[in-house]
Amino acid sequence: MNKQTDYEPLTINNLPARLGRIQTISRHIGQDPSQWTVTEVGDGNLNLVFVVTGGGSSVIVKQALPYVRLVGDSWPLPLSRSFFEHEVLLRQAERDPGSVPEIYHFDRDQAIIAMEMLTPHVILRKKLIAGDLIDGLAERLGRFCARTAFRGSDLSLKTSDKKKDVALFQGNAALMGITENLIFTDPYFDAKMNHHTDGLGAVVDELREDVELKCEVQKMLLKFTANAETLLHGDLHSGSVMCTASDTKVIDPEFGFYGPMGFDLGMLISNYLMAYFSQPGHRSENDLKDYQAWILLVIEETCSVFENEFRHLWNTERTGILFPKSLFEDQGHSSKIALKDMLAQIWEDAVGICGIEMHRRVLSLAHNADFEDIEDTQIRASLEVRNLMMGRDLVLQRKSIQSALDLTSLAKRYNSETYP
Ligand code: SR1
Ligand code: MG
Repeated sequence: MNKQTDYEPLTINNLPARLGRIQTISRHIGQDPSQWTVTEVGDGNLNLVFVVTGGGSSVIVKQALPYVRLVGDSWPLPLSRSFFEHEVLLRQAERDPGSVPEIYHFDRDQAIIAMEMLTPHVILRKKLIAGDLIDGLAERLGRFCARTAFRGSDLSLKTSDKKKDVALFQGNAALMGITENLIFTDPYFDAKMNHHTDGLGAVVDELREDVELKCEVQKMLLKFTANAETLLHGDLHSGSVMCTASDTKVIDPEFGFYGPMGFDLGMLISNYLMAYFSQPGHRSENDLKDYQAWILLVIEETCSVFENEFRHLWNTERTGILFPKSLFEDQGHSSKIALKDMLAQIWEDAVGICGIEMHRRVLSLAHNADFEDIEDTQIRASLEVRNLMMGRDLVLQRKSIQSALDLTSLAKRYNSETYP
């Protein structure tokens, strides 16, 4: 897709000369690139990320590398992910205005996106580890998940537009492939790049011997590959969210794909649960209980905002081919049961995805700082076990865990379990 031959990675030295003439960038940081300062700040798994500062302002410049940064050039990865990230950002900005950073410049061949520097925002995961409270977090992300799920689906879009978009995003196959392997498959066998904390061996063996669990996870993978319900962020963990004490933005949708409407919500809840279970490794008894209670409240509120917003959109914006008003309200028939069933299906999928994400972050290649930053491996393992065991329940019991309260009650139960 990209002319990879012209591609050249940016460096802190060549960046000013290469981007200095782009007005949509220099408008923010000054016309003289020799006065810019450039710092490479990327600490994610895939890309280069630079902060470029001039005249007291900064922009973010993100460039895809032709390989997985975490692993190196032995694992090539197409630059086209930058194109898909840009396409998703455009749609998210339209579907939930204000939820994502503003884009200043996009260069498809060089796989570069220059965008608004979110400041003084900090990655949500870091805030959760530090024990910070964020006003409006649940409201913002619950709405984001509902609006993007609904407005990217056949409930809302013109069906020819949606079909065209589904076809376009099939091009993001390499990134979907990462999710198919690292999330849905590798945790459940001894895959090459897997690693886990010492002391988890017996639990890991138990999970990998659980054929029912593997079957249920594969059913969820079938949904991932086959249910092109809506355009998803595709990687909505707490490292893909940036916050201040009162503002929240979503970043990094390069894993964007068409899939089940509950996918983003499930991954988000999962990352809150991992933050919850890991808290005893980060703070003393004094404020532990209060902070854990706050995280569970964020989960409950996110789900309630999601449901209310989805319900509102169902009643006010149902313009697509699915459950059309012409078939229900215009005939004097209520669509309430259809909505209830759809919300139940989204929730069931979200619960299943949530459990699987809880497994992969402890067993597969890419782990979370929430657990990894706990240096004492005995403490870390004892907290990871709770997370793994609850994850299994979520996958197997996803039909009977019917509400966010059911889920947070289960989390409280696992949080008080001690495993040998
Ligand atoms: C090789 S990429 C590993 C993980 O990093 C990304 O953020 C995604 O979560 C992916 O699964
Ligand atoms: Mg990312």
